[in-house]
Amino acid sequence: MSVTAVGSLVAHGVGTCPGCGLEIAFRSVVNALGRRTIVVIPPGCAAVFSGYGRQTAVRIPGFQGNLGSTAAYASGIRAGLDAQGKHDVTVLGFAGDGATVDIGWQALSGALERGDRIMYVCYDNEGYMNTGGQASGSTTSGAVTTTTPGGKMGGGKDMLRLVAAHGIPYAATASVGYVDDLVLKANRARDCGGPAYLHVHTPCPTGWGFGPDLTVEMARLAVRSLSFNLVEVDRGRWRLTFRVRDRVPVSEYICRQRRFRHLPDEEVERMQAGVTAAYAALEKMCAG
Ligand SMILES: Cc1ncc(C[n+]2csc(CCOP(=O)(O)OP(=O)(O)O)c2C)c(N)n1
Ligand code: SF4
Repeated sequence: MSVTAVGSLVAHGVGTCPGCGLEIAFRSVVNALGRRTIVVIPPGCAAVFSGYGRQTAVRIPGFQGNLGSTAAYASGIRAGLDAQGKHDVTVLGFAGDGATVDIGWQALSGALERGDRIMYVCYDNEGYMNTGGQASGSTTSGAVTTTTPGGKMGGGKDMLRLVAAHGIPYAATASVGYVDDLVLKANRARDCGGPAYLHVHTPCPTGWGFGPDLTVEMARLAVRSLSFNLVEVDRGRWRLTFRVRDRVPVSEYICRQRRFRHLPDEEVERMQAGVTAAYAALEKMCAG
């Protein structure tokens, strides 16, 4: 499926930066879900899709809420639709990592705990990019951001594990480097019958410091270097949806990004050891 096909539910010419990974994610997910969808978007780079005033870039209903309440708005819409017997409408929250991993976590956890049948997509550009590139709870350790000028200390939150711990029917990670896999997972999330969560890795040329022609390559390098893993949790069963056979060293992924340029060799070695061990643990977990 082309993400720019005629008949797309998303207009051409929106104001994201050239090469924006989030734009690929948004087009892919909304077009996969189809017209019977209502979208809630918080402030952040994706706000260019919800639009300004009476303008919007999408052919489905939706609105821009506040930064911390995407899941709560979605739950309210779901309840209203269900009360009207409109069970075939998908309610989609589409929020950045800052709006999800940090400030929106409370609302998201509550919705998942209640079992509200909403679909929530976190696009992960690893920072608060719309406001100048501050670090979030999803920023990779060591990355330079405007709030971590010496490199971020500590690792990021494991959102898939946190979300899956709520016992929801479907949760998965995906990447704009593998759009077919992303679309498949969006369809599974829509049809799972309960709350669903997708965590989509969306490289950000502006914030990470790489050329806008390299977005898909960067997304694939993240997966091939084991820095971002493609996994789904379907009714409690963990499965690696992409087994990496042509591994590349982490250095090959990070050396192309300005945000990691300062890292000494021993720090890169530590990162390598970290991702290798995490992948081995994941493989074990997915083996049952
Ligand atoms: C409570 C609150 N604090 C701060 C802001 C300012 N603000 C608007 S967008 C944004 C960044 C959101 O980051 P993220 O959710 O990661 O999305 P991205 O900008 O990366 O697309 C911030 C901090 C706000 N709108 N509301
Ligand atoms: S700052 Fe990054 S995420 Fe935001 S629009 Fe630009 S490229 Fe996309």
